[in-house]
Amino acid sequence: MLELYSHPNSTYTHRVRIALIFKSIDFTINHVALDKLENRKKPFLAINPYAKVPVLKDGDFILSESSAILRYLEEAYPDTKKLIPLDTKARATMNQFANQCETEFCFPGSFVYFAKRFIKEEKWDVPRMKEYSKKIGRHLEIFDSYLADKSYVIGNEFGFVEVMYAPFIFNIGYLDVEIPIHFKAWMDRVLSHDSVKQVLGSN
Ligand SMILES: N[C@@H](CCC(=O)N[C@@H](CS)C(=O)NCC(=O)O)C(=O)O
Repeated sequence: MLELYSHPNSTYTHRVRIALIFKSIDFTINHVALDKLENRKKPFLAINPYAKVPVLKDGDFILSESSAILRYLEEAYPDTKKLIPLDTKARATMNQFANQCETEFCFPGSFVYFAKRFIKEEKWDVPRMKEYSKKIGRHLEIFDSYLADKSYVIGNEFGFVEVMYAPFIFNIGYLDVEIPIHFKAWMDRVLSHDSVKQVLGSN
């Protein structure tokens, strides 16, 4: 049985849990107590020297990085529901959106979210938070025009890009951004998807 090193509040781990549920792949959770810095201790560092969850263990194969894990699941479990298109150009476009998800949304978004949730206001790096909010606003505008005539990012089906975004759009209320209309409609579709609700609804 697959083992997932996980923490209940970890957005990156949520991606993997959504994919596993979407694909109906059984797995067990190995809880890593990030709050007690268990991830910085030797036994976990032997599994991931970067001290981060998620980590997937499939037999003696160990893999970290949520997007790498999603791609592995797609290839290693080919008889499950697909998240990644077979067509070369569709897959290339998917990879473009997946990379932009990380650089234009998740990274700046996590900085603002983390500050607002866990750091006292007097210690906020306000200029940086403003710069990042502006960056996210620009991203949402570009993404919004792409979504104007689409229900989902690739092939009008829930897939890899939606899984990448889901845990992060769940927390979008923490960001100082206007949410454009097509993005909002897409976001609502993603958050009401059964596999997403099963993971994010339970936290
Ligand atoms: N790029 C990694 C990011 C993973 C990550 O940042 N995980 C956070 C939890 S959401 C973590 O383990 N943080 C613990 C730490 O940095 O000490 C991925 O996609 O899996």
